[in-house]
Amino acid sequence: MPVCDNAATVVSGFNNVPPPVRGVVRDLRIRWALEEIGRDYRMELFDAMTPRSDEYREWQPFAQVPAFDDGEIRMFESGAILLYLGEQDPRLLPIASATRWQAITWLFAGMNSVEPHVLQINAIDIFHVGEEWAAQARPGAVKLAEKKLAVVEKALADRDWLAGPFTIADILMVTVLRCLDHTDMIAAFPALAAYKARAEARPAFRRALTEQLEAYSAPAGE
Ligand SMILES: N[C@@H](CCC(=O)N[C@@H](CS)C(=O)NCC(=O)O)C(=O)O
Repeated sequence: MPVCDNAATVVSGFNNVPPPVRGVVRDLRIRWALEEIGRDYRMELFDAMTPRSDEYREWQPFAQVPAFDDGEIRMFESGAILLYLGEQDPRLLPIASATRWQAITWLFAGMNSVEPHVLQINAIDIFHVGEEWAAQARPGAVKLAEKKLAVVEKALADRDWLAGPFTIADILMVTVLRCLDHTDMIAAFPALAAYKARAEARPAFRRALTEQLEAYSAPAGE
């Protein structure tokens, strides 16, 4: 079980978040990658509602999670941390140049081309729910997000994973797609839905998700 109290690798996360965002907080990406390679890690958990300390801001200047420290490198930004871990293990990022760059390309596509649109829908549905501007903006935001989802759907027509083998690009993309779980948007894209289900069935993902949800000490609804 890679979560281990005296592990040298430390990841930051939250010990409580509101129910709508449980299972999508980005430390999941790093937990999942570490579970895939069987690397021990421990979590440094913060209360999401309490301002982070100046000391934490030295680790993660935006005061967000995740941040990462393996005793060699202290870093932040989930995509960068995934790349760092990928560089250390070909199960996350293959060595062969063409596949490696395909994976890096899709990692950036997940972060830059898909995630902003998914986050817009999250903002509308979760953080600004009930606000007039949000209701007005929603149809346009859905349309734009669907355009991006259609591209990923097409890419997955003839392969199980974005770069061929499973890579950090899939960890990134699937954790982005999970932010739409409160909608029926993914169901309209059969290859995407199958891809997401395939990824979420991986034992490493199940372990990472279980660990993340168990860290949220307060019962849902509080
Ligand atoms: N681009 C950053 C985004 C990090 C981020 O948005 N973290 C959220 C949780 S998923 C957070 O810490 N939110 C609380 C806050 O902003 O105070 C990454 O990918 O690591």
